[in-house]
Amino acid sequence: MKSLQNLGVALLVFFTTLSVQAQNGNEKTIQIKTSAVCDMCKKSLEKAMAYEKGVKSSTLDVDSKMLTVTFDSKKTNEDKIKKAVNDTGYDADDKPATPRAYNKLDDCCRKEAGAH
Ligand SMILES: [Cu+2]
Repeated sequence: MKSLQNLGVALLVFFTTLSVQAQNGNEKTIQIKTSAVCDMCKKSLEKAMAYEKGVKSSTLDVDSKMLTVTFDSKKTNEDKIKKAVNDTGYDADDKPATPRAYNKLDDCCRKEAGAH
């Protein structure tokens, strides 16, 4: 019981620290609607984001196709991140995927294949 309480306190401190950090400095979090359709898309996009300069973290929710990206606004910006999404082969909000990148995607990852 005691250790569970300690864990609870530790988690609380951890999340409080996280939210303080998010408000501070140059960190910004945005959400981008993508054309991702499956778990492979998720992997590709999160990997591409991991290599993108200035990006701190990213999560793609496959069901809603929303990509949440936290980045350092001094090192990059929303346009660059959307461009990186396009260059991975996916739409980013109103910006269409780069055709060359899109054509390289596996069949299951093309938006038509998802039949949504
Ligand atoms: Cu896919």
